[in-house]
Amino acid sequence: MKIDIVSVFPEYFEVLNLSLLGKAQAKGLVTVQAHNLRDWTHDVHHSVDDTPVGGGAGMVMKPEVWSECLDDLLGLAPAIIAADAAVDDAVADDAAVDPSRPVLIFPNPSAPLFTQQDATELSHADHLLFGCGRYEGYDARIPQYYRAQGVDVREYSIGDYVLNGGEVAVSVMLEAITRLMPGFMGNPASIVEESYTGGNALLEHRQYTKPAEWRGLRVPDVLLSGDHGKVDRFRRDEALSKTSGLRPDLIEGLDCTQLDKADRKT
Ligand code: 6GU
Repeated sequence: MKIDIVSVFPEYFEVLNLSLLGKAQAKGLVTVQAHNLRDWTHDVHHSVDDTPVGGGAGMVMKPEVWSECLDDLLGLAPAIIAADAAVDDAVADDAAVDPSRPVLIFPNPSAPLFTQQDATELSHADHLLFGCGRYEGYDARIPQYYRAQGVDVREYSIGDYVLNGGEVAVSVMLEAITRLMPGFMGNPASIVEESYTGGNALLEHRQYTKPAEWRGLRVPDVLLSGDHGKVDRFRRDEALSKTSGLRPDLIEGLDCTQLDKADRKT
């Protein structure tokens, strides 16, 4: 997988050379390149933003600088959208990724939430390009234009809070996506059993390790019983009650065919 990131703070992404993503790069599983958006400016001030049309506070990122950058990274020639052309304003969804098409992703606090399902889909792409906005955001015509050029453009928020820019959101999405790539994790089973996966979006049960008693606190007896059926049942019940307490929205979204008779009693 090839990953390009465009930002006015490309140094922010130096941390990606550390830890598991660093190892994946060394193994040749992925290449990550962070680019400085200001490299595509032509003025002495290297300006990337301007005041919002229609008024208001803050600054908006200019389409001309982004388009020169994105055309270069996507290998596209500049085009003019016909006056009568229908422009697609769709925001990110969880549509299937066609690995032969690059996916252009813009973090945006006003977009749909990025989910595990999105991460799974995007882990199948060959080329991901992230565009980090700063200030009050980016000109709305940028995603419109690249959709019209046949690029798979997606916009995502990582949660209901405001960050200063897209860099942190891109780091979050990248980690969620790349760890799902075949060969990335040392133990692939650790991906299968965790929360939000496998059409079974429950919060995970609690975990314990040895010793069985520590500072007066005991591991639940059933986990020490050696009875795998009972252990599975205990964990499943805990996952269900924890999820209904903390995240009833996930229970609402559960596929009923995933529930067994004992679940219904929980
Ligand atoms: Cl994707 N960007 C910014 N600036 N703030 C956010 C976000 C994204 N997701 C949540 N807050």
